[in-house]
Amino acid sequence: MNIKNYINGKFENPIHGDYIDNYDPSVGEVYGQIPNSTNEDVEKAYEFASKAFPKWSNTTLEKRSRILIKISDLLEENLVRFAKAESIDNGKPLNLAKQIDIPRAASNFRFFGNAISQFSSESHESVGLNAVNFTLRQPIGVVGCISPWNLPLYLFTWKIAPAIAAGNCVVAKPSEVTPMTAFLLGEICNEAGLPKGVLNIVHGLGTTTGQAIIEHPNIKAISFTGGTKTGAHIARVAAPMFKKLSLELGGKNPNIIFADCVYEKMLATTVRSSFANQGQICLCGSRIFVEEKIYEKFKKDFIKKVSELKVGHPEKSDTDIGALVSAAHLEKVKSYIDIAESEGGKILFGGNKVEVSGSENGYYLQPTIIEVSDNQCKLNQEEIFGPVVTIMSFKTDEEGLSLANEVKYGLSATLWTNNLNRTMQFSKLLQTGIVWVNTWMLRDLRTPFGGVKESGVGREGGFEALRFFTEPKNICIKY
Ligand code: TXE
Repeated sequence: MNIKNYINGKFENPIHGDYIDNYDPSVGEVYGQIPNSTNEDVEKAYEFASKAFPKWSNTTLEKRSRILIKISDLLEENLVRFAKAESIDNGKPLNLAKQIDIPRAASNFRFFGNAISQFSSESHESVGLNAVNFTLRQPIGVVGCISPWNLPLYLFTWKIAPAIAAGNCVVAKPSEVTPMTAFLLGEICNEAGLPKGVLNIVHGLGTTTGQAIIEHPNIKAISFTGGTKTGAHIARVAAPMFKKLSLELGGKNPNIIFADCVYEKMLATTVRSSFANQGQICLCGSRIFVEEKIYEKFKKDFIKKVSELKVGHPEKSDTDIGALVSAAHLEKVKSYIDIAESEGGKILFGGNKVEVSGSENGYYLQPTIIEVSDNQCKLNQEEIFGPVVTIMSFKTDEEGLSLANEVKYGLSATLWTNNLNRTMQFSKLLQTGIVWVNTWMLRDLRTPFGGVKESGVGREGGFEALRFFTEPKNICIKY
C-alpha cells in the first residue's frame, strides 16, 4: 500500500514524486511505498500550518477538547484496523498493538482533550506596590513533532495531542520505518472535524525530511523521541536558532531486585519488562541486578519462564515475541550478542535468530539472557534496544545503587523490595527521571515523563507537555 503526505487536510504525493520502500518485518518483504519528502514538502506543510494557526489558537477550549475527544473515539472504533496496520508495519504482536499501542494513542487524545480544560496559569499580586501580575500561556505557533518506530502511533500522538490541545499547529514526521498508522490518522482527523492545516504529516527520511523540520527557521519548537545520537544532532541544529526542545532519548534501565520482594510478581513482571515489544521500549529494564541471596534461584526461574516465551508471527494469538523492526536493527542487536563472550559474558539463554515457519525471511530473534560480571562492558553500557538482557548479582544496597547509576543514561529504574527505608533511599538516589517500585510501566498520563543524563531533556506528560507547547508571558498591571 502506498501512503501519502497529509497536508492541509488532503492526502498528497511528495512534490518531487520520490518514494522509499516500506517493509513488513514479519516476512522481510517490501509491502508499500512512502513519500521521500524534501524541504519543499516541509515548507508546504509549514505554510498551511501557519495559515491555520490564527484561527486554531483562537478556537475555544471546549471546541478543541471536543475534537480531540472525537479523534480518540474514532481511534477506539477503528481499533482492530489500526492494530493490524501497526503490527504489520512494526512486527509487534497484534495482541500487543490491540491492548497497548492503539488504546494508548486514543488515551493520549482523550487525556489532553480533557487536560486543556484544566490547564491554568498563575497570578502574583505585588502587595504594597499596587500592581498585579498574571501569566498568559500562549501557544507557540507552528511546532515540529518527530517520533520513532518502536511505539509508532503511541509516541506520535503523545506529542501531537498536547501540541494541538494547547492551540499550536503541527508539522509532524513519524519514523520512516513505521509510517502506516500516522498515515491512517489523517483520515480520522478529517472525520473528527479537525480544521485543515492544524495537523500536517510529512513522511520521509530523518536526514532529509526530519532535517528540514528541525532546520526550519519558523518552526519554533521541536518535540523529539528517538536515539541519543539523533537527539544530540537536533540540539546542535536547534540551539543557535533558540528553539524550544523536548528530547526523549535512549535508556539502559536498571531492574534492581532484592530478596525481600514479592517473588512471583517480580518474576512475571521482569519477563515483561525485559522482552515486551521485543525489548524495543525505551523503558525496558535491560540490566537486571539481583541480590546475591536469591541470585541462583532467580537465574533458574527466569531462564525457565523466558524459555516458555513463544517467538512467532505477529498475527498469531499465541505469539509473545514478534519480529524486530528491520533487518538493520536485527543485525545491530545481534552484533551485541556476538561480542558477549569476548567481553566475559555468558549466554544463559537464546542468542540466535529464529526461522518462523512460513516467514523464513522475517527478522526474528530469541529472547536472550546474558550473565555478565563487569558493569563497564558494552553490553551493560550501550543501548541494545532488543530482546536482550544482562543479569548480574550484587551484595549490598550501596553496590546495587552504584551499579544502577554507573551508566550514561538515566531514563527509568525498577526496584523490587518491601523495605520502606530502602525504597526511599533508592528513590532519592537513583539517577533517573522515573522510578518504579514493585511494578513496571504503570503509566498515569498526568505524571512527568522523561529522563536525565543522556536520556534527554525536558518532560512530557500532563501539564508539563502543555507548558512545553506554550510560552509564558507575564503581564504587570499597576493600579
Ligand atoms: O532512531 P532515530 P533509529 C534508539 C535505539 C535505536 C537507536 C537508533 O537504541 O537502536 O536509537 O534508532 C528521525 N533530523 N532508539 O536510528 O534515527 C527519524 O526519521 C530530524 C530509542 O531508528 O533517532 C525518526 O523519525 N529527524 C528510542 C526519529 O528521528 C531525524 C526509540 C527517530 O529515529 C534525523 C527509537 C535528523 N537529522 C530508537 N535523523 C526511544 N527513546 O524510545 C533521524 N530522524
